[in-house]
Amino acid sequence: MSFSALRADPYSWPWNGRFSADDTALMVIDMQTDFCGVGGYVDKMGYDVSLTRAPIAPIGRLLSHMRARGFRIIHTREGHRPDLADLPANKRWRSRQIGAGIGDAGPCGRILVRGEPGWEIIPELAPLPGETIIDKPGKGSFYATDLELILRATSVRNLVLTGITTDVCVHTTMREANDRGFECLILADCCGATDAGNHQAALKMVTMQGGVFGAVGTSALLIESMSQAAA
Ligand code: C5J
Repeated sequence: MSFSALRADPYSWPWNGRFSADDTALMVIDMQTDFCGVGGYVDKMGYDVSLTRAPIAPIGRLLSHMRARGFRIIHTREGHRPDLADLPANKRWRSRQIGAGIGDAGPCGRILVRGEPGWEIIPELAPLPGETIIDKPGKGSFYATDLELILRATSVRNLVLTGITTDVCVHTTMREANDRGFECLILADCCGATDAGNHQAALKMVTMQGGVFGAVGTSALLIESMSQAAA
């Protein structure tokens, strides 16, 4: 079954009019305790985790709809090897400067280290068996991962982007995907940043130049489009 384009900003998405579970994947980016839980990396830096927790419920609803229709679901986790061999020295230095040293011990285990409690995806949005999980050492989901190989091998052309943070890992992934020719939709209510102004600014950037990185929508618009086809 295919679905008709939704009224996204600044164009109806996707550009070529229709999308389906065969050519579209939902990406849920870095919904880890370190980015939205008490005692995690973002909390240790002193930011308000209510901003990064805001998309949890909308993403949960969207997951139910897209899982039921057979869409590919791709979760990502930012994190480093326990020996920190993949942690650039300047990333470690910068995180220590702000009081949340990556690799250092924190209330949720070693910060942003693979296998630690803080690195885990939050239980509310836990991947189901069979869903794809991409472990990435950086902000973008394509850098130093097999994401592109998986998308090409499964004929995915469209990406629906959700997760945290809007201005960092979600935006970097959207830019990487757009440069590779993937058609991207970012959902405003399913993302969150450590600063409300940065969230809005990141969404606005997408809409410039006729949708320079893709389009901005909401989970309600996407669910409406999928529900109309079912009716
Ligand atoms: C950051 C992310 N902010 N997931 N990572 O370092 O946005």
